[in-house]
Amino acid sequence: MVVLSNPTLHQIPLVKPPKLAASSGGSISVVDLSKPRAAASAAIIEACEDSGFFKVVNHGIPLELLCRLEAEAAAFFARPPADKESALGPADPFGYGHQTIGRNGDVGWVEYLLFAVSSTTTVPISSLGEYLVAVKRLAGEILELVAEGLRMKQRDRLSKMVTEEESDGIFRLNHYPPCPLLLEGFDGGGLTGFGEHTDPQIMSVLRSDGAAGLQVAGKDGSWVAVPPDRRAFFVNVGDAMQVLTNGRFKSIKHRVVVTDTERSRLSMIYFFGPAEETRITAMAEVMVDGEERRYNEFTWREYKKAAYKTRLGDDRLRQFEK
Ligand code: GA4
Repeated sequence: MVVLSNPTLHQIPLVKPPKLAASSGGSISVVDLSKPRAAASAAIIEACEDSGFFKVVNHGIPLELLCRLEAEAAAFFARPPADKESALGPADPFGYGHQTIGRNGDVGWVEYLLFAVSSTTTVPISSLGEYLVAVKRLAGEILELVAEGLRMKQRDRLSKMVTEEESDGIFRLNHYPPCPLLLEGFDGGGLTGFGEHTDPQIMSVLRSDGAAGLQVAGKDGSWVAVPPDRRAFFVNVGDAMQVLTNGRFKSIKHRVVVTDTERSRLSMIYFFGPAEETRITAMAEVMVDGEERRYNEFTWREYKKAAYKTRLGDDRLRQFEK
């Protein structure tokens, strides 16, 4: 692994990602929510089982709202560094962070705002409330389609987990500044913006501006570049959902690579976690006769606690495997 030291920005070493085998993105599943329910539901199930990642189009959330939030976020990140930190405090884990991720030494070419959805009142971005309501509704809809596809008796069981008052939603705004350093000796590989990881939650819903950078793990161990689409949302299965489906749905590894010397990238991700006391274990509906549970049961509180002790790229589910 090559480590680049960056003399201009706090001497923080940045990890150079392994060489890209990033292919076009032709293999990204697309779910069209304007299609009949059965078709949309089947497409979601197939994508969750196949890769754990899909793009959602015709979701009904106006582009105007997405662009408004994006513009506000860009204005926030354009503020002087001291201003940004004092607006929310340094990330621990919530607040304003730059170049360090989590508490265990991970670094990336990124600055961000991270906060619990239940306490957004202090966040200085006015379109946020409207955006969070809209995306939460979308997540609920997607999870109802999942329940239908899995033929679950209680159709709102999954959606309720992430929409009820006590659910543990987290929101993250990531800004990847352009990296002029890449001009020197740049070999096309780029810098790690956000290192490879899976998300601990049930599901994550991402929206980004038109800048490239997101990559998802392909089946053969290669990375697949996700072509940006400002109108769409990208959904990924998280660790908790992998456990709820006894491994049928895949919690997909993803990362962001910065290759641009001039253009920045802005993304916003809503992580849908359940209430802290929710017990996470394989649901009866997904089990076939005689199938064993692959993971020991845990509460969301326990899983979060364990996750915060790990490094970003760790396999966090391994310690719960039977
Ligand atoms: C990955 C998904 C979300 O961004 C996040 C991240 C969290 C953080 O940045 O504080 C973690 C990471 C994420 C998993 C392992 C721990 C915790 C950084 C880290 C090294 C907000 C989350 O919920 O888990």
